[in-house]
Amino acid sequence: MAKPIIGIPAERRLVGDSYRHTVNQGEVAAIIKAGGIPVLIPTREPALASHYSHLIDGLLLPGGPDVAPRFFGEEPLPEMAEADDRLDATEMALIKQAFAAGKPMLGICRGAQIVNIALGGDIYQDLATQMGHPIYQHQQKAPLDQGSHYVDISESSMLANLFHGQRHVLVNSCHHQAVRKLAPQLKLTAKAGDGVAEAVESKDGRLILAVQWHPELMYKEDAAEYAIFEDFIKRVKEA
Ligand SMILES: [Mn+2]
Repeated sequence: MAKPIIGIPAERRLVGDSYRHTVNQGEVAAIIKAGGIPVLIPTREPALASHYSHLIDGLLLPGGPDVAPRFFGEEPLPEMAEADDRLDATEMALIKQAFAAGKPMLGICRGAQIVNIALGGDIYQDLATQMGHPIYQHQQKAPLDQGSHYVDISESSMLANLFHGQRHVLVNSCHHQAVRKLAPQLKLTAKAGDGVAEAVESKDGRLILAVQWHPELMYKEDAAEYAIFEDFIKRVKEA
């Protein structure tokens, strides 16, 4: 495989008075730098997901709005923020198809949550009200290209390899939701000191790496954060 095709589901955003299909520049730039070809996947017609699945070699699940709780069998709490169930349904279909086809995935922030939901897990709709104890500031007020809280990385994980055995790592944080019940195919490989899930990986050690933080905003300064993208492209090429 020369340069693998990496699908990135697009968020619908109102820009001025028209709706636009958007992906984040940070992810696009990181994928290109790591040797992949990013392609934007529109998310208005979930039934078309299978057509896009055939076109891609790997799937990047980016940050974005909250996931609609009906996808994990709950009603919305007052603390829920914006959600878009066409984005959710499209991404869930893409994830299931990529999983079935053995196409590697990289999840970022919301991406870590929706990959877990798509494979049968669930999330906290709102950490501050649902964790049952005080938590860190996970919606950091510091600039997002700077780390703000530490995560503890599990031994024998993809992340531990990428961080060269460094097990206590400073990351950025921009979320009020996080993984709760793990999907059966996933394991938790990083968490913050307050117990919030910060990374999940597939048990096969190859197909899925998903982090709750934003490496696409840190990779220029931090070699280990860039290694997350390099490793993703390598996993895709070897799949
Ligand atoms: Mn966090």
